[in-house]
Amino acid sequence: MQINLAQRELTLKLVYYGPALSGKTTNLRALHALAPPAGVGRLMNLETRDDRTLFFDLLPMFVRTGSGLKVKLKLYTVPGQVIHESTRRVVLQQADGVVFVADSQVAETEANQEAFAGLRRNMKAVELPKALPLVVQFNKRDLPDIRSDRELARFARRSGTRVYPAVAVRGVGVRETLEGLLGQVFDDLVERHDLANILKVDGPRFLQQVFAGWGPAANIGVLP
Ligand SMILES: Nc1nc2c(ncn2[C@@H]2O[C@H](COP(=O)(O)OP(=O)(O)OP(=O)(O)O)[C@@H](O)[C@H]2O)c(=O)[nH]1
Ligand SMILES: [Mg+2]
Repeated sequence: MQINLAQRELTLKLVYYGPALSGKTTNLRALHALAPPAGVGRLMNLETRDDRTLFFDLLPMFVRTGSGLKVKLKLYTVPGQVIHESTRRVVLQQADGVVFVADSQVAETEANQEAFAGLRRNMKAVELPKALPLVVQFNKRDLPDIRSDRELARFARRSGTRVYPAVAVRGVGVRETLEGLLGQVFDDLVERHDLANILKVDGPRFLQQVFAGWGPAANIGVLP
């Protein structure tokens, strides 16, 4: 989190983390397509080969709250391929919240688990708090041979994390996922960073301001 009181500007860093090919970059593409033009900047895909992220992607989002505070959200993705462990750690530094994008396919269960263990390990390494705002998205709900809704519900109960189903290629569930994370991040800003006086809004109002002017939350179908 960066705060500039003179400029009345607050910058938050949110990181999309997960195994290779789970759909992290696709989430950012979909958010870019769903947000009104004034609310987002250019989606930067840094260093990719064959559509695989080698360094990170960055999507900036801009929010103006009623009280005149400018909130900038910087959405990053990490590269999921196993070899990029040290890059993931760098991207994770100073994060204010994490979306873990899991692949719903049964065959990817182990890859999800390994990536999640890696996330916990890296959070510790870069000294992020254990209680950092975090939500889990189960992406690719359109594919066959996926973990059932019931399994997802059980995972949510056991882990105590909010879980969001998604079909990121069609824009389904991506906004809901981000909204879920931002709700937690807002509470964290108020409770851990004592920013209520600066934010001057409550959580639900803040989320309204973030998503003002957004299109309907499903089936944009803009992606291959
Ligand atoms: N069927 C289906 N395919 C998806 C969905 N979301 C993403 N994909 C596809 O999965 C592949 C990988 O998506 P990316 O967004 O590049 O995955 P990533 O997590 O950024 O991958 P890395 O950068 O290598 O970590 C692409 O071919 C996407 O089109 C989905 O909801 N359903
Ligand atoms: Mg990627």
